[in-house]
Amino acid sequence: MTLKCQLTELARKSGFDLIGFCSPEINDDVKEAYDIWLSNGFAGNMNFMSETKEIRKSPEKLLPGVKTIISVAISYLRDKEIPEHKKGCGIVARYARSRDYHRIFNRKMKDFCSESEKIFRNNGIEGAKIVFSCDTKPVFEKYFAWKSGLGFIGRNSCLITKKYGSFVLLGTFLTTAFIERDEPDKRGCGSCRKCVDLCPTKAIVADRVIDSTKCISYWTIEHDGDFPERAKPLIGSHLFGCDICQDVCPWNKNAMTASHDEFRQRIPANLELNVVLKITTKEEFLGKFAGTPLMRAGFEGMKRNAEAVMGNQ
Ligand code: B12
Ligand code: SF4
Ligand code: SF4
Repeated sequence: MTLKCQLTELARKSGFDLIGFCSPEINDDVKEAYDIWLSNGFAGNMNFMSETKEIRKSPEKLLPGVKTIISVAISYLRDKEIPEHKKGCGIVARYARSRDYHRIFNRKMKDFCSESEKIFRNNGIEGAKIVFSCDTKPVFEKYFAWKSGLGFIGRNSCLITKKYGSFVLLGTFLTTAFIERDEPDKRGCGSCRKCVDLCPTKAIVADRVIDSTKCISYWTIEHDGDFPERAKPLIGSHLFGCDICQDVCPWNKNAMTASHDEFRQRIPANLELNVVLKITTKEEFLGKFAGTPLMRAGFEGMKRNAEAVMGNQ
C-alpha cells in the first residue's frame, strides 16, 4: 500500500470523513485577494486576521521545510430541516448545536499525528515533522482544502464537498514528508447566485468575498464588545451564527447527514431567549454552555445577542 493510501486509511480510522493532499505553495491571486479583503476592512475587529497576515501567506513560517499540506473534513449535518423562527427564541447555527468542534478535531488530529509518525518511519522517512491546525494557526484552510480536492469554494465562500455539501468543518496538517498530491475539484457554482441574492444583509459583496461587518455570523460570534446601533437590526432572529447562505445552496440539497456521535445535538435550533437572559452569573452560563461553541461569544456576548434578538421581535 502506498504512503498516501496508508494515511487515507488512518484518516478514516481517526474519524475524518474526507482527506486530501496538496503542495504548500499559495497562488499569488489568493494572497492578493486576502490583502484586498483586509484593506477593505472586511475583517471587522478580528485583528488576529491582520496580525498573522505574513504567516498565513507562508506555511514555511509555520513549519520550516514543509512539503505537503493534508486537509481533512468532518460532516456535522444532523438535521436537514431549515428551522422556522419561533417567537421568544433565537436561531443557533447548525455547527454550534453540538460539542465545540475544536475539541473534537483536536483529539482526532493528535491521534492522527502520532500514528502518522509511525507510518512515515515504516516507509523509511526518518524525522518527518507534522503539525496540525483547526482554526488554531494562521492557515488558509479553505484554499488548501480546495487544492487537496476536498471540494470547491462557492460564491458564499464556503468549501462545498460532493458528498456532504458545505456542512463540513476543516482541519489542516502540515508535514515535511512528501506525499503524492490530489487534483483540485473542478466543479463550480455555474450561473447560480442564490446565496448572494438571499443573504439578508448583502454580506457577500463579490464572488467568494464576505464583508464580515455585514455578516450575521461575524456579529454574533466574533465581534467583541457592544453592538453599534446599525448591527442590531442586521442580526434579525439569529442568536448565534447564520446558515442562510448554505441552506439555500442547491449543492446542499442532497448532502449526507453526519453519523458522528460527537455532533449529537445539545442545543436546539430555536433556543429560548430567556434561557440566556435569565442567567445572572458566569458560573451559571458555564454550567449550561461549557464545551459548546457558544463559549466563543461568552457570557456577555450571548447576553448582548439575546437582547438584540429580543429587540428585533
Ligand atoms: C475569519 C473566519 C470567518 C469570518 C469571515 C468569513 C470569510 N468567509 O472570510 C466570519 C466570522 C464571517 C465567518 C463566518 C462563518 N464561518 Co468561518 N472562518 C474564518 C476563518 C478563521 C478564516 C477565514 C479567512 O481566512 N477569511 C479571509 C478570506 C479573505 O479568506 P477566504 O474566505 O479563505 O478566501 C480565500 C479564497 O476565496 C481564496 N481565493 C481567492 N481567489 C480564489 C480562486 C480560487 C480558484 C480558489 C480556490 C480560491 C481563491 O482567496 C481568499 C484568501 O485570499 C476560517 C478558518 C481558517 N483558518 O481558514 C473559518 C471557516 C472558514 N469558517 C467556517 C464556518 C463553518 C463558518 C460559518 C458557516 C459559521 C456559521 N454557521 O455562522 C460562517 C459562514 C459565513 C460565510 N459565508 O463565509 C469553516 C468553513 C467550512 C467550510 N465548509 O467552508 C472554517 C474553515 C472553519 C473550520 N475550521 O472549519 N468565518
Ligand atoms: S452567514 Fe448569513 S449573513 Fe453571513 S454571508 Fe451567509 S447568509 Fe449572509
Ligand atoms: S447558492 Fe449557488 S452561488 Fe451560492 S455557493 Fe451555492 S451554488 Fe454557489
